[in-house]
Amino acid sequence: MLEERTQPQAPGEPETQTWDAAVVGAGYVGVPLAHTLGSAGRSVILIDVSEQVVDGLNRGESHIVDVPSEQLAPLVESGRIRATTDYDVLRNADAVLIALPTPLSKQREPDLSIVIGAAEQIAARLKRGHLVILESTTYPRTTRDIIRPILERSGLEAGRDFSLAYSPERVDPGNRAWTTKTVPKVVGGVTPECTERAARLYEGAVDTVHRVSTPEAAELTKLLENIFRSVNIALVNELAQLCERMEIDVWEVIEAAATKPFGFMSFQPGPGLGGHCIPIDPFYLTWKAREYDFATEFIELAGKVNENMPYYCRSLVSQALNHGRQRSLSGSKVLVLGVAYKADIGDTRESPAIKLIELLRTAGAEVAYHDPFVPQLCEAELSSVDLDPEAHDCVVIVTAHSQLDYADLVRRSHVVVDLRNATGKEGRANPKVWTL
Ligand code: SAJ
Repeated sequence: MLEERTQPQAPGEPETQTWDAAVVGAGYVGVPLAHTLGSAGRSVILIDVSEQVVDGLNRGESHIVDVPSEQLAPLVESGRIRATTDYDVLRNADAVLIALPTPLSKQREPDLSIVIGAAEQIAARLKRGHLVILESTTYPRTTRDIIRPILERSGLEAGRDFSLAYSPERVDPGNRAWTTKTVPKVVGGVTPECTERAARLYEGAVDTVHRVSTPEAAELTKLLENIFRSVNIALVNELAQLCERMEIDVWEVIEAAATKPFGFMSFQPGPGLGGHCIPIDPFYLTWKAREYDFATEFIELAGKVNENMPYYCRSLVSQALNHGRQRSLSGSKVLVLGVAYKADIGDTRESPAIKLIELLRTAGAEVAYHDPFVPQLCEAELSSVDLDPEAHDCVVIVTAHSQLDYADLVRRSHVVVDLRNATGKEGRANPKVWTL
């Protein structure tokens, strides 16, 4: 039976301190996780490659919007939370939670290199009684077939000498309603005892823990959640294109369908999928499914529809300029409004705005953007300009940040292409406004 400490460890001297948990990766998952565990009385050491991140955290300064510094600082001052770049602290930790990126390679295939690197560092310091939990989004059997063999290079056996489980991160950056503490935590271990051990680590810190029978079930749970979004967004994106031909207002239809109190969940058409989850997660499952001679056609079709949206929107802008301004795209001045991947945040990862700007430029347009959350857009080598619709032939609303006055924008613009229904019913009735 693996011995474990059930009571939180009192903070001691850093060099001799033992830790209830080590969290590998001080990012948008790791810092909220450390804060949640620390707030429940656990002692937590964050491990990150960046000296700058580590030093900031040890000063009680948070670089993660979901954990303000004023919430982090008291836990750092009390010694409950600390940060380091040194993996050797794992020798003094009871549990190790991996919260690192799992991106796609240039060939759009899963890239586990960061997680594998961490597993190798952990294996070198693995000890009897350790609990290791992978939280990074990945395809089924990663924990069992990739992480476990690496850890077992230590000579220790998962389930016998140490515990191993998977528990998907469900962090939605900026979401005040649902936090690491309040979102139910799914947990699946390589043995029932591993599941129990991992569940007990989270219990008391996270409000709800949901046990599943295997790591694979937990891994696929996260992918299902995000593929569900990708597929349903693709559905309304396809409908938006059909509605344009049928001269039906897709926004009116979705709004009406959303009045159904059961059996329907509303999604909105848009210029494509951005973010670090939804555009990426489906490819993790598609890639793994091929190993089982299974083509996830439905998932791949959704990906195709979503990836085509920037191209469809480029055509919409061309139409709007042609009919609304008697100009072609080439030589026109286009202002893109909002480049973050979703409203009211500054994250531009995989943002469809980047692709749309590239397509508009290729068509010969002179493109500028305005986004109060994004001062610089490195991918397009642009900086945000003042909001001056009058100085442009067309304004394209790509991300609808809630703080902007869209009625005023329509008044001041020659032509508006609204890809987010930001101008609402009035905008859709305005001859100056083209909508998805
Ligand atoms: N999008 C649409 N139409 C929609 C919803 C989203 O075009 O109806 C676009 C967004 O503009 C964005 C992309 O899809 O470019 C992704 O949007 P998202 O709302 O899914 O936001 P994300 O990427 O931050 O997704 C995260 C996910 N959280 C985790 O993976 C832990 C997802 O599971 C959450 O459901 C989502 O936040 C959320 O609900 O906000």
